Amino acid sequence: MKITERAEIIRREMESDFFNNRLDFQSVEEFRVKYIGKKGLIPGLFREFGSLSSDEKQEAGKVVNILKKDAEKFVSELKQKSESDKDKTDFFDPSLPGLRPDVGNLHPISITMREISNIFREMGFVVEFGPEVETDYYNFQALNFPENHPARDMQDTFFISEDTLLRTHTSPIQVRSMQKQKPPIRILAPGRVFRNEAISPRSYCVFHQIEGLYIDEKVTFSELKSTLEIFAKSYFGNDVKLRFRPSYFPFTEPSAEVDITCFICGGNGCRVCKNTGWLEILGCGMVDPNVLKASNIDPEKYSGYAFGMGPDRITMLKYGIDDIRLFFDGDIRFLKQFS
Ligand code: 2NM
Repeated sequence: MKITERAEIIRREMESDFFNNRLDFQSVEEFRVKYIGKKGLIPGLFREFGSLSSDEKQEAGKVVNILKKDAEKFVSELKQKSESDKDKTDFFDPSLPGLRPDVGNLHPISITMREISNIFREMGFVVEFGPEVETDYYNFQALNFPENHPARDMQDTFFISEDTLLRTHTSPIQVRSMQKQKPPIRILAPGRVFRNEAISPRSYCVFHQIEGLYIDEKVTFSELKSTLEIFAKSYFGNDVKLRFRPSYFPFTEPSAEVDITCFICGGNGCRVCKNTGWLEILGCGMVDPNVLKASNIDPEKYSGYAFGMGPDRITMLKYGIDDIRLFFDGDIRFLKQFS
């Protein structure tokens, strides 16, 4: 193809590039480099002149020189336009797609807490809340913590003053309930709790609890077992099995820890359940008579059960999250995955 023909093709492309230029600094520079930069299309044409006869050189020279002049004109026009467009703020392009409004979503732990609460609400539990700043009385004394119990140490509890602290569990909500109302009491206490523990992928100084309490005449441990079984089956799946292991809590006697068959491997053993086939999901027991007495409930007439679980750990298991601190960083890239 003759150089003059190629010059014509380049001209058409150049005109199209000129009219479609985005008019920002980079686009203008790209245009310049493509057509008149050292290795650009037009200098490329000039370089081929060596192989032409002097007549051909003259003919092609005219055409390519005009093309070069026009390219320079375009570049300076683009530069001017991009400069003056910089401060054009009133420009409105009705053909642009609309901006999608940024809609928020529930925190993954809130999702878990609502799911768990709904299961217990169907069984007649009423959800109650309470203050995060508590007194020593509601957090410890009324719950049968001996004066020298290790959980009272400065190490585990954030004290605000001699007598006020950040609650270390949601049980104080239930103490307040027992003082306010007469049995039957059937409540669920979800919330944020605080402990001064060593921070790691598995534990953070802030976490969550959901505790349940049922007090009436003749409440038995077998009711506790069946209630927790109904919960575990409806939350983790109908084929999970439960295992109750004897344990100790200051506020319950007897006390137990509850494991379910691992819902990752179905009980065969995997990394998540450390090859045991079981996952510990909650603690429970019969409310200690001392706890009832402290809230003016007659332990001769009434009995009750209580249980508590950690929605943070359950959420980590459910979604395969390996660091609890992700819940508290507020990183939108993490949080919006749960919308
Ligand atoms: C647990 C385990 C066992 C519990 C006890 C009470 C109260 F206030 F009624 F005494 N609320 N929650 C309790 C019992 C909590 O968490 C692992």
